[in-house]
Amino acid sequence: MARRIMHVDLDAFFVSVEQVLNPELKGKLVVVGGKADRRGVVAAASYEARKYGLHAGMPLVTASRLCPQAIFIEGNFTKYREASKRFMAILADFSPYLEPMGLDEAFLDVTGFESIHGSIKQMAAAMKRRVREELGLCVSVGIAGGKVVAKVASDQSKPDGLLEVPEGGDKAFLAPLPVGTLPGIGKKTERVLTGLGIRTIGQLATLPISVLKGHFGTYGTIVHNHANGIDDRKVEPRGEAKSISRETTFGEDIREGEMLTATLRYLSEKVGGSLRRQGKRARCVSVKLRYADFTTITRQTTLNQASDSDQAIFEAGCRLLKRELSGGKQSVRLIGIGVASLTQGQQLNLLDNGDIRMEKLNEAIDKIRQKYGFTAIQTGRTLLLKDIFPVK
Ligand code: DCP
Ligand code: CA
Repeated sequence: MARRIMHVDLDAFFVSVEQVLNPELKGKLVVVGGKADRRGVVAAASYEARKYGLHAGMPLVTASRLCPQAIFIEGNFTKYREASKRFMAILADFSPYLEPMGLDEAFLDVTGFESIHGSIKQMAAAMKRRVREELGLCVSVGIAGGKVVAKVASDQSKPDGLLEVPEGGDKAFLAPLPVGTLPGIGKKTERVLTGLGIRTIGQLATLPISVLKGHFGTYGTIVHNHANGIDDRKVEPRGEAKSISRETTFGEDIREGEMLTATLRYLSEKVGGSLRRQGKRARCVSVKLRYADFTTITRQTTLNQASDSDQAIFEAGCRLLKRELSGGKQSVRLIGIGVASLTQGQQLNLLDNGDIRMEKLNEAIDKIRQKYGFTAIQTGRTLLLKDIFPVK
């Protein structure tokens, strides 16, 4: 049976939560991230404010210059986390094959679920209705044969959208879209591709893998497959994770070993935290580096004893990093650390002191930022979120 994968993503998440809590904000120009005169960046902008060019990641000062009449709100991470929990609980009612991606996005494997709901599209419509009625939030849904196309479909359908790519139609759906709409193709990659005369995903799909490998290293094969609508990655429900990893892309390519080590420390604590929350221990630690030219390497090692400690993960990661960097390679654009060979550890430690760890993390980030500037670290988004809205 052909796979049916659904990607669901709440619209203007932080802003929408604020609007539910204060309906006067509905339909207005709203920015969450901080007061207009603050240092810092926009976390979320309402669709009305986006018409003025505002977007996530834009410095607040720029946003207030482009759109001085917008309402700027500090935001509150605790509220967003609460809304996220309730959102994920609704999704879990629709399919047990649920993989949350951050707070406001998830993939669901819904293969064969049409008989329960009439059709997959009707299932998505029912899901949208429940999220709206119970949480007051709008969610956009994409349905396709694999994760990457489902995500593009939900993006394209925003806001309040529902877009189903017909079975077998993934490649044709992507073909006319600009290359920048393919997840993983950032501004830099887009520029490289424009230089090659490639503007649409369809054109990208026709490039020989060897050409892409020449530009992007091993990542070239993934780009090629995704552009052709090929993506066999499974939807992985949380509890079944066989490995846990965290990675970070730097604002600028980094050479300083000290900066890489500090980031590795931060990521190790996140991985360690996840392990402990799941009551697991790991035997295997790996480090991933993507260099400025997109060559991506992973190196791994085995611990003498399965562990869930931040320190053990960090130390193993550090050894791998030192060995790799001793070759005096080029600068690094992404660093990640992961653990695998997981075993059920001791009982969940409910008194695990998350607050203290979080404080330590924030201190570490502050130190990096004091030394290298605020934008030195740009993780996916979790780091950014926690910086702006410290978890209590
Ligand atoms: N976020 C952030 N910093 C970023 C990007 C996002 O703090 N650079 C936060 C705020 C967003 C939330 O994460 O509300 C979800 O991110 P999305 O990229 O899904 O953006 P939105 O939900 O705001 O808008 P969209 O309707 O485009 O999904
Ligand atoms: Ca969203």
